[in-house]
Amino acid sequence: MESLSSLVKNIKDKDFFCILTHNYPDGDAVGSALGLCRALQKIGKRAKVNFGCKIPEKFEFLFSCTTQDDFKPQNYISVDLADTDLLHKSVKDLSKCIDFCIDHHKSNKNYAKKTFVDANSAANCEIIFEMLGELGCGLDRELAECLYVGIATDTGGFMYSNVTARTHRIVSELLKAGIDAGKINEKMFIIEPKKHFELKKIIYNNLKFYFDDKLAITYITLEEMARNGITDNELDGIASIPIKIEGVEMGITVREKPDGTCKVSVRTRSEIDADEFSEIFGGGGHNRAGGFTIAGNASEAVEEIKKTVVNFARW
Ligand SMILES: [Mn+2]
Repeated sequence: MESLSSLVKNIKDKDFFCILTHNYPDGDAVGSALGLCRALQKIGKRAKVNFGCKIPEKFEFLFSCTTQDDFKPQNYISVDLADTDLLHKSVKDLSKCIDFCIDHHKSNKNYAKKTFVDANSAANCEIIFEMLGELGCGLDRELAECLYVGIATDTGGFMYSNVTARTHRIVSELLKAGIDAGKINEKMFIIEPKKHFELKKIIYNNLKFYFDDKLAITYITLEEMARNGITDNELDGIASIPIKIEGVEMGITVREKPDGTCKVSVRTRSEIDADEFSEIFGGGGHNRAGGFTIAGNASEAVEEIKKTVVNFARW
């Protein structure tokens, strides 16, 4: 792995950059990509971002911080991208072309020619901030907005345990650059589209408890999605809902897919290993979060999961 300063030196020697990030871009992906793009443009480089897809509407205001530029890229930089499998399908053919990778995932697959990973960074945007000095790029309000969005969202509004003293030190600099953090936080964490409320109504309504309320399962059917105009990539936040309930040790969400299978997300507390449980169904994950795909419709999936949980958790 490269040091950050040698990676930045290499970048400074080059020009005509295209920045890539993961599919279903979150705040850190968007903030890192557009923030780095602005920084490169500010030091006189030609740079653009190719998300390969539309980004969530709440991040769209960040686009105005970069100048739209059209050119044939000579260098590809990936940000917040642990694995090229996570690229959007429309940019997947660039998998082998990535020259520089800047990431904060421990699981980074080292697919780029030069890579810098700092898994202690709460957000990839912290690393982009650390690059600015070496790049010779000053901080301005627009750039600070990009980085703030990434840091605020990847730390769940500064609530997760990944927040460090350095996180706050960086954010202090971003505030000094004149950002309106309150307004950004409102956009990120408080205001929700009406459709999202409809989605939550379904998820809450379908939620049931089993085994002395230790298991909470909910689901959404294709019919419910179609009726409310909800698309698959709008379902990302729902996996964390059942496990928030006091006393629940395993929270499961099931969403029907058009191919006759269901996508299942598992969240756990206490002794239950979400990764091990998901492996029974051919999936995987971490201690507290896992997922898998299962054949059948939502109610068939729920029944199958309930049967397996009894043996697994020994309740
Ligand atoms: Mn991230």
